[in-house]
Amino acid sequence: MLKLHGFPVSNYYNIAKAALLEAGAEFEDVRTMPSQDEAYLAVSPLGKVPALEVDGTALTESSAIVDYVAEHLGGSLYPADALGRAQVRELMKYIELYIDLAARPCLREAFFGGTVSDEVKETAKANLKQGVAALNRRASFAPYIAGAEPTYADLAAYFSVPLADGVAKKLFGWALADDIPGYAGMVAKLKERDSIKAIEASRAR
Ligand SMILES: N[C@@H](CCC(=O)N[C@@H](CS)C(=O)NCC(=O)O)C(=O)O
Repeated sequence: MLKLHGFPVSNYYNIAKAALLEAGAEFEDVRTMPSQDEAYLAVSPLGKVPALEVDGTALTESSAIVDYVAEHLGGSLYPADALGRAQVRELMKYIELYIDLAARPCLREAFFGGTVSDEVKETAKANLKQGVAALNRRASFAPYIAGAEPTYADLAAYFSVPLADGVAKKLFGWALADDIPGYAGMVAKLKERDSIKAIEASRAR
């Protein structure tokens, strides 16, 4: 039995959930908030979401969960060839490391009523500019990020770019997603998929 832990606002949980839905997998969707409680640390050593329990064995890190789903549960959104798969993973890394993680130090001020220093903001803005430029050099958006077929990199972009876009708009007056040509078209295509429709419906509740 599969048990997915997370909550609907989490981009990483949604990436894992979309991968499971794309595979047509049956899983228990457990509403879990990040936590440093001993009981949850036994499932997720950093207390983060998502975590996927596979017959009692816990797995964390959305990219590891995606790989497990792709290899074992079917409905893979990876290309058939090794180079294509590596390129999709490369795009996912760009999105996670150089867009999502670049924006995260500013979440407190952008969304939670806190403040962060000007230095943190300047660093975040410079890192985001570089991350977006790098993604644009690699992404094809024809119409999907890695070409004609949807891949896990589209799921990553779909759920993670809006968070960075929110930070950039609020703190820098910068419509970050508009600087990724083809992103809006890809989003429109993904919204046609049952997995995304299901997640959007659950987020709206
Ligand atoms: N690299 C991890 C990131 C997971 C992550 O940062 N999750 C956030 C929610 S979107 C979280 O649990 N944050 C709580 C914390 O950092 O303590 C993944 O890909 O799963």
